[in-house]
Amino acid sequence: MNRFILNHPLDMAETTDTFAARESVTDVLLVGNPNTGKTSVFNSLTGLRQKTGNYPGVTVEKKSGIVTAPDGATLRLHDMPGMYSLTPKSLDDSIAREVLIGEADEDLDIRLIVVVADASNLNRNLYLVTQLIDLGIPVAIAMNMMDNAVSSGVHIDLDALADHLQVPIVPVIASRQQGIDELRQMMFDQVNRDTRPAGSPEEAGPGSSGPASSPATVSFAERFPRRRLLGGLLDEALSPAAAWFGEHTNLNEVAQTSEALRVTSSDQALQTWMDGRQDASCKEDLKRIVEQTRGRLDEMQVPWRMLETILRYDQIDELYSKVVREDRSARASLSVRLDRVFTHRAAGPAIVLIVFALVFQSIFSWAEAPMTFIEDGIGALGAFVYQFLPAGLLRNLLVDGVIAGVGAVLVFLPQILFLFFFLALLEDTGYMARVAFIMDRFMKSMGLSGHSVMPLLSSFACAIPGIMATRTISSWKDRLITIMIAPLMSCSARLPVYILLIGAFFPSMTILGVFTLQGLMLFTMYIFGIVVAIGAALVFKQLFMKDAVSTSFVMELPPYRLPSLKWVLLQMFERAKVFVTEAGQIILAISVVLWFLASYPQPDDYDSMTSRSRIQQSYAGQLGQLIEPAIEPLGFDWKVGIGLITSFVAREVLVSTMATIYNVEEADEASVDLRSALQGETDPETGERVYTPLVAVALMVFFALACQCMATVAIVKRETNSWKWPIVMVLYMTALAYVGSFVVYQGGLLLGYG
Ligand SMILES: Nc1nc2c(ncn2[C@@H]2O[C@H](COP(=O)(O)OP(=O)(O)OP(=O)(O)O)[C@@H](O)[C@H]2O)c(=O)[nH]1
Ligand SMILES: [Mg+2]
Repeated sequence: MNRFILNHPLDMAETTDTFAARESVTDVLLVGNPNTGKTSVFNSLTGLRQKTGNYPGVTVEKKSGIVTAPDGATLRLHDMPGMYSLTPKSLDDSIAREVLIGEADEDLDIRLIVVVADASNLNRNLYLVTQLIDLGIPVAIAMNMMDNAVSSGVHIDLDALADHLQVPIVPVIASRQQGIDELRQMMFDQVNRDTRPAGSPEEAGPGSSGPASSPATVSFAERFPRRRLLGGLLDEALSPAAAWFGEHTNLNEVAQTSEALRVTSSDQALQTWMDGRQDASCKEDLKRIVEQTRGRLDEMQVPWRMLETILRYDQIDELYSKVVREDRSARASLSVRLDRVFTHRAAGPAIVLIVFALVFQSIFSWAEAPMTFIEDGIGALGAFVYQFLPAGLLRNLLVDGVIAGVGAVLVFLPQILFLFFFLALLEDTGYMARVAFIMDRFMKSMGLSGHSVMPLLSSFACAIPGIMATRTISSWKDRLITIMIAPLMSCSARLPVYILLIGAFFPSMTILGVFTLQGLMLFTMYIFGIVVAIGAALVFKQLFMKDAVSTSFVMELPPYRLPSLKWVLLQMFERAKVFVTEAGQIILAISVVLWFLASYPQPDDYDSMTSRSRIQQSYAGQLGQLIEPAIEPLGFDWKVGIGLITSFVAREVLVSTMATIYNVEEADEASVDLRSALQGETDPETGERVYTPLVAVALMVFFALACQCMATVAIVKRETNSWKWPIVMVLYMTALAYVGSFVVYQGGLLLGYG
């Protein structure tokens, strides 16, 4: 649903220009490991509302906002995707790396890096902290999740840590807004204290006190215990590589040495630097120098592979034992105990199925009352407008076009709210991350990794954020396959279609006490989408990407916690807002156009025509009849045909289209209840019912499989950077939809249903 995302990253350049025009903007970066609360801190400081969530990989692109001090001073804060280290594993963490290393297109004047660290997971968080300190840009730490640290028995001596690292540290509990004012104050203090001229080290000129000598950086060698052992030998070995960085990048001296260490230790880090260079000879230079360095280290009998990791963890372990006291209490193991059940090999998947079946069940039963309420409200509005306005074009347009069309979709708002509510609830408790973990095994069997699960799960709300979230997938081929199958996950735009058809054609029998036939039907449609997605993934793998190797998946499971009702409701309303705006725009526009197409032409004998023949000879009717031969084998008549055409813009438009058509046809005061209209539709010649449960299933199958969403097509174009993949997507999904409905309808007829 989050279609507004479409407007975001592309216009980043514009925003930058506007800012650049204003002189002396101070940039501060928020970085840190995934899921440490960076976006929570960002939102608290800027007052913005970027998405947060209880699993790693929520933020996948840079978001910027302004922080204002009490005295009116401002700085520009950038929220980054999470990263474990400076060596990027996927697109989202390379974004942060590029900005930090100064390789991004955008020219930022970074005065301070605020690392948001998870206090309950300090050891791992310190790895990135030490890397960032070695970049030579002033670093400060927002020690977040202090509440989790306390409840899991971790006591950190923050003063001692600040002293050792020589960086300021502020304790924070971002989710409760604690420590935010102190953090803001500290940020402004740091930025103001460092009054060096804006710009890169070259501008600072030789001999000046560049960032390298800023108080944040202690002598590089001093902080590495083993490095002290190696003494000057290591620096000497690294110096040719450091010199390369001095010549070819804007990095300062400290960062040059530290980058030299990084590329010497890791082929991936080396590759990233080489990929970033256009000039072939300079690339080759780097490679040759690094190979020589590795040779020297071999001679010194220093293992260069993972050298950086070894050195840093030496330092971190030493530091950790000095400043942290752990007292692992019962609370910490509650998550472990819960996970024994929830991630159990057999029980885990069964629980996932039951949980989701219950969710869809509740969507059906709980939404019934509010739905009737909205239905009545819209009916009353229609009747009111009908009485209030004089008979004529405007009245018909408003009542039969706008109110009927938009209203028909708004009726399903309660279901959509419930869906969003449950998804947010499952996410915030930490359970969604477990679902991803459990699904990992199924993913492996289809040749994908667990990285694809969270993007696919978010696609249940809407494919757009789901496709954006694939940026966390490190292998391009895995990512592409995930993008291609994401729209097969049943998004919320399909919900109105499913609910309408299931409600109209299936009785609400109770099954096994808690479930109803309708709830289970809905659940089945979701499962159906997943099953087809698995099949499609296997085929894509075979066709295009046989050689692709799947990368290993390590997902950090966040601790279980009681969900925050405030956050869950906020998520629900944010998403619902997008849905309603959508209804107000796309659906409104299409309803108006459609009303014209369904009401005209009006030939001379219009008044004497039956309502049915009027609509049949209308432009819309002609269009529907034009494609009727093609969709007849699927069990659809020309009215559904019109709906199929309009719903290629967005799926929910089917519902508003049908509503407008039936209202134009009836053209009387009461707005038509779409459900009864569909049930009662009979063939004028044979008198048989046009829509049977079989037709309903065939239609749902069509909607489960077809790519009816312009926004998805646009986002796939952007994320894959070519028209090839969106075209492949539309073609394969439409073909699947046609074949799927055909098989269901014709198969059903053969079996005697319908
Ligand atoms: N207990 C606790 N939870 C927090 C705190 N700060 C944030 N959270 C929660 O932690 C989760 C992750 O927060 P985010 O702000 O999305 O984290 P992030 O670092 O931006 O995550 P990515 O963008 O995925 O890297 C959310 O569910 C927050 O509500 C805190 O101080 N204490
Ligand atoms: Mg984030």
